[in-house]
Amino acid sequence: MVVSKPEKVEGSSRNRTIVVGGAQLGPIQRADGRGDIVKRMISLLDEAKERGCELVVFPELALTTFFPRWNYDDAAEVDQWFEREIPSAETQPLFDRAAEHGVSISFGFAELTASGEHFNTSILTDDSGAIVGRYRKVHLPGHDKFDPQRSFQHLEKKYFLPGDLGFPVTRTPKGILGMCICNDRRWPETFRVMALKGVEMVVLGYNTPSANSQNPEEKVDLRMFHHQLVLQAAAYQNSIWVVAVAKAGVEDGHGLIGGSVIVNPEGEIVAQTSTEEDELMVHACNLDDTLFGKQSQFDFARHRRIEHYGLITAQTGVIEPPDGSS
Ligand code: CDT
Repeated sequence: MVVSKPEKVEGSSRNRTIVVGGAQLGPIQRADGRGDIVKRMISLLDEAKERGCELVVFPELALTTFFPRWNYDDAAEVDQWFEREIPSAETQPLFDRAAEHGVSISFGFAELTASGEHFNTSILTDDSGAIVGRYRKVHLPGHDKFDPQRSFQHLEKKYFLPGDLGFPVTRTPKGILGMCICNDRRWPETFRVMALKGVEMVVLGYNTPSANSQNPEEKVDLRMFHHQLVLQAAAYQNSIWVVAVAKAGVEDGHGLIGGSVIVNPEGEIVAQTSTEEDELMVHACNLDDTLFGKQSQFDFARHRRIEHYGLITAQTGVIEPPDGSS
């Protein structure tokens, strides 16, 4: 029997493979200085260059401990964790090394703008170290004031404003890249909005506690399952690459999951870390692998039925049907 080859997908003659490094960071303690963290990031960047990486992705809030677990009321104490400029004197060496290697980087940090606004931000550079993309976290988890009921705090809603840039994507010489940050990955809208702009790879960093501060019964295995589930679903449902990178390990007694992964457009995990330390995972990601899904099952223009999606943007919470309706 002759099995016919699948039709060649449009655009597949170009080589659009990006060798991506996911540079997981181990824990950062409150007492650790930014200079030491930048040295750790540069060491991962050097390894990434040796292993052929063209893009290296670091975690959310890569320059500091995950400070929203601590309750501060003094503005100066809060602001110690924020960057007033990027690159800064302390982070310039990272940008310089990236430029020297000709490698693009993406990393997260707490951003304090000139007008005094606080955001949970990530940036993307080109291979000369110039910033070509900026994203400010939209879905801020947790709560906005000290909560004595929780076993530890998650005060992102106290310290950050919701991102004001939407979900931008950046056209790079290889393809269209987007960013999101940690909790954003649990919301399908995050990826769909970027996919509607043609995104081919979404990179993200995360700090995910190993425990649920409101449910001591919830085990780390379930938390890891949810983490992988949302990434694999997002990759498959949008036919995109997803690169997700942890800050992992025990920070001042508080555990963060590892489990950094690269997921292909079929939703399969193709690379992952195995420790909760500084660790690099590498995969050659062909952006043309997105084409088949984008031209078949997830050809949005042919199959989406937007006339039925209005509620997605019209309301946030649930409104149930009235009693007695069928
Ligand atoms: N950093 C971050 O967004 N962490 C969240 C934990 C939410 S628990 C209040 C996450 O989704 O992993």
